Amino acid sequence: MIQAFVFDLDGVLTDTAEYHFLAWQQLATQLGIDFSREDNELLKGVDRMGSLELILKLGKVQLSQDEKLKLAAQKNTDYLKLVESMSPADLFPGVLPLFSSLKAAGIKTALASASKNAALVLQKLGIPDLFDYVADSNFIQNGKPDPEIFLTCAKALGIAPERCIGVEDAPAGVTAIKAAGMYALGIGEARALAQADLVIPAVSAINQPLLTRLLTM
Ligand code: B16
Ligand code: MG
Repeated sequence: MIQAFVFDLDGVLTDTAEYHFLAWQQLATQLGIDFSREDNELLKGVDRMGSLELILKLGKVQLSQDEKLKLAAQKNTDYLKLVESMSPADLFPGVLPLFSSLKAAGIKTALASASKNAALVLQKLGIPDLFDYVADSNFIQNGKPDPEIFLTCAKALGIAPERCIGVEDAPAGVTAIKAAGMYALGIGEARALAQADLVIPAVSAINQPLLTRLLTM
């Protein structure tokens, strides 16, 4: 029986995935690198420096570590400008009802976000206290697709990974969930998340019949 849900943040609970894309695209344009939405799929769930490396590789651009750190900081400043305007209205539909249902069913919840800005985004959304555990990506050694952040959440909740459902919008995140030994619920397009056990278009698609099915697996 399932005992916990472990959620990704960007692209699952709110649309910050779009803000990450806009900020990376701005940086890529500045560097003269073509960067499409399709390219951006590879960056989702990948940490800041890892994402920058992928963009530089795409444009065959080589830079010193110092320059990379400056560019990553610049991207983060642009991203934070977009986050500044966020409010509880930016929480995706269906998130609060889902958490009410999970709480009522005695299911634990955790947040497994690769973002170093996750605490700020939770605050903007008005949900800093919604989770039983929030992983701090500053203490995660290996980013997604490594399973470390999902395993850290399961351990903190005291629940075996096989009894957890991981919820992710990113291919790297789904890989991490499967490597952790959890059930992977993908959010988005089935084509992009082929490794997931089930793909639904949005959290709002988790209605009562689907939740009952997931909890009794
Ligand atoms: P930051 P998630 C991830 O968050 C994003 O999907 C990814 O695009 C971003 O590069 C990463 O966080 C790091 O974010 O620059 O804010 O530390 O999807 O794991 O919630
Ligand atoms: Mg995500």
